[in-house]
Amino acid sequence: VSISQDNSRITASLPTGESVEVLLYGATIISWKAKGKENLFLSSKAHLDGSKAVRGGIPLVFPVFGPPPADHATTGLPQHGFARTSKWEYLGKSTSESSATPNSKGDASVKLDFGLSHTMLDKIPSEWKNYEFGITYSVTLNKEDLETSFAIRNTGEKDWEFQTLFHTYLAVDNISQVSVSGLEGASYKDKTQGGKEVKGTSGPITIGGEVDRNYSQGPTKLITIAEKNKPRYELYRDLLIDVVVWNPWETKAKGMADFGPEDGYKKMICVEAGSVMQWNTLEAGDTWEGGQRIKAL
Ligand code: TA6
Repeated sequence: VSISQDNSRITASLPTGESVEVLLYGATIISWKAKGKENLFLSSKAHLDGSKAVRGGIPLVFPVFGPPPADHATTGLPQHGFARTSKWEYLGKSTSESSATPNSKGDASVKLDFGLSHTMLDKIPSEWKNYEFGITYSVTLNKEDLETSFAIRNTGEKDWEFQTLFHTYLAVDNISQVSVSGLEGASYKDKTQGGKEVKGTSGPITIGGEVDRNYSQGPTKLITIAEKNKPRYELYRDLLIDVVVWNPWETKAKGMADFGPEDGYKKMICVEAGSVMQWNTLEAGDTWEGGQRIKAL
C-alpha cells in the first residue's frame, strides 16, 4: 500500500493497482480507480482549489440535503450544508496487507480517516453556530470496492437534527445504455415535478432526460447500476435508508458553469446513498454511524 500526501490531497493505492484520491477540501474523493477504470465522474471544469464544492467525485452532504428549509436550524447554510466546502483534517491511515484482511483473500486494504468538527468551521450564519459536533469520515479502498462511512458525534449539550448523504457521481460510458435496479416499484419524490410523490415503475430505471428522484428505500436493498444490462456497480448501504438518482441532462448541464464537457451528462449518473427524507435527531453525547460500499464489477 502506498500513501502520498501534499497539503491539499491524499492518494492511496494498493499493490494490485487500485487507487483513491481525496481532496482535504470537503474530504471529497475525486478519483477511484479499480478494474482498470476510473469509476467516478469528475467534471472537466470542477473547481479543485477550494473555491467551490467539487462538481463530481463524492461530495459530502451534511447537515442538510438540498436547499435548507426556512425557520430551521439549517436556515442560512449553503445548499447541501457545509461539509463539502470545509477543509477537513487528515487523521491518518490503517492498512492491512496480511492474509488476515477482512476479505481474507490476502488482498490489501487501506482506510483513510478524515475529521471535521465545529471548531474548524468558518463562522456560519445559522443556528448551527451554537451546536457542537465531531465527524470522522472513513474512506476504505479494497481491491473490489470502495467504502465511505461517517461517525457523526454530538459533542455538545444540545440535541440537534441533521440529514446526510454521499453525493456520488458514478462514471458510465453512455447514460442511454444505463439502467438502475433495486428501486423497482418504489414511489419517489420527483424534484423535476416540484417534489411530487410519483408511483414507481415496475422495471429498472433508465435515463432519457433530466432525472432527480428521492427514493426512501430501506437500508438493505441492493442497488445495481448496469450498462447494456451488464452490472457495473453494486451499492450496499448501512443505515442510509434513502437513495437519490440524479442526472441533470443537457439543459441543466449547460446551465452549470462548472459542468464540463457540455455533453458530460452522458458519462455520469449520481446514485446517492443518504438519510435525507427525514431529519435524524442526534442527542447530546450520541453518535450516528452510517456508510456505503460501492463494488466495481
Ligand atoms: O443530487 C440531487 C441534487 O439535489 C439536485 O437537485 C441538484 O441540485 C444536485 O443535487 C447538485 O446540487 P449542487 O448544489 O451540487 O449543484
